[in-house]
Amino acid sequence: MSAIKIGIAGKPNAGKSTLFSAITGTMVAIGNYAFTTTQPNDGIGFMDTVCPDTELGKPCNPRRGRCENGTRFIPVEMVDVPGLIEGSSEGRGMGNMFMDALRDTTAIINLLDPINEEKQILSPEELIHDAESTENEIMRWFTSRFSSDWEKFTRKLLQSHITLEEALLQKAAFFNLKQKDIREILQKHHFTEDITKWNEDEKREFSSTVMSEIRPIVRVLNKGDLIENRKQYVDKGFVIISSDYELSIERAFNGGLIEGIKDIRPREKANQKQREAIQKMDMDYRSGTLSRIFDVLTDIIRTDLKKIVVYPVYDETKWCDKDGNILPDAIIMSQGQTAEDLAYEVHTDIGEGFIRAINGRTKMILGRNYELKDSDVIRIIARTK
Ligand SMILES: Nc1nc2c(ncn2[C@@H]2O[C@H](COP(=O)(O)OP(=O)(O)OP(=O)(O)O)[C@@H](O)[C@H]2O)c(=O)[nH]1
Ligand SMILES: [Mg+2]
Repeated sequence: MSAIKIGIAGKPNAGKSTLFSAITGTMVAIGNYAFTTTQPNDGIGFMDTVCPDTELGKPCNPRRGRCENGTRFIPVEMVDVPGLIEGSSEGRGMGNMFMDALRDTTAIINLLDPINEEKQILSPEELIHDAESTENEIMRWFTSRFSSDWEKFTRKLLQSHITLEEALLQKAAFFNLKQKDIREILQKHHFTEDITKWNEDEKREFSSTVMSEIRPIVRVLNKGDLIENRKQYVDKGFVIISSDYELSIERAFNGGLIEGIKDIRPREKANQKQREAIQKMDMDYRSGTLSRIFDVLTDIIRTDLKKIVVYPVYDETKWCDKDGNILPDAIIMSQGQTAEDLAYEVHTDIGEGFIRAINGRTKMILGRNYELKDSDVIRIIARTK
């Protein structure tokens, strides 16, 4: 299980499955018509980061994901959902059944299509309108799921006298909310302590707080290859990608036509036509108005979700495990988490037996409350049973 699951949502035909396919390297149905996708697709994508193996001068041996010349690709779960339209949350289109595929996501990409049904390019204002309509559907679905069976739930509660935190933990179990998420919300916002007295407004308020603070929805504008004046959109705050380019890059990489997923220089093997196509993409990326999807995913994970990457090792001098594998694990943790949290992440037994940790760079001894820093290489010493 990865610590991160990112959903790709948006209107029909926005290019969600194309993006999913490019990120995960799996073939799924892509079509130039609405509702091509009829079932959610699950897969594994990657965030990237500078691998500490660059400091060692020796390549690492990732157990999961891979490393490309010092760029480490760390697995994250992805889910591609059927297109959302106005009324989806009440069952229109592909209906709300498929929205349930978003229930345990850590963040949701709202993929925007700059082209409307009449093949016209939308203005930034029109795109914002589109983005809001999808987000409203997601919010309505969330609220209605959260509010469902409310009577039954509150009736049960009347006999049990539990705290608001415990009640919310139960009620929001469907959304995989953690105790710390709920605690964070309750610390920042006021909600009526007795949940059985919550009205519709308060349920909506709770849902929207979860969506904005725990499960962010991030807008990403697709089909950047078709937009001539990208700068106009970037200036309005849009992040622009091209799923079409990403899919071509993925395929060119697998076919050995380019140096790397990040380094899209053509290799010898590419013919003249392929070379030109690759150079055209490279130039578009160099314009500074088109983003690579890995950078977007990484930014969502680091900035929106406030995550860091740490590397537990068995040997703090060679940065390897018992079998000599260098930096075998890259673990995504939350900012503010500690050495002890990392121990639990590695294994419950290691967490329970935690004695101390050692910083692989400074060789300093770290206590259980040491706050992890991004890119830390850490050895954990624990009592074994
Ligand atoms: N030019 C261009 N076309 C794209 C891009 N991304 C997707 N497309 C095209 O847009 C159409 C829809 O792509 P899909 O990936 O099936 O879209 P979707 O959002 O999954 O659609 P539904 O499953 O129906 O909701 C296809 O014809 C794609 O080739 C892009 O970045 N640029
Ligand atoms: Mg699709």
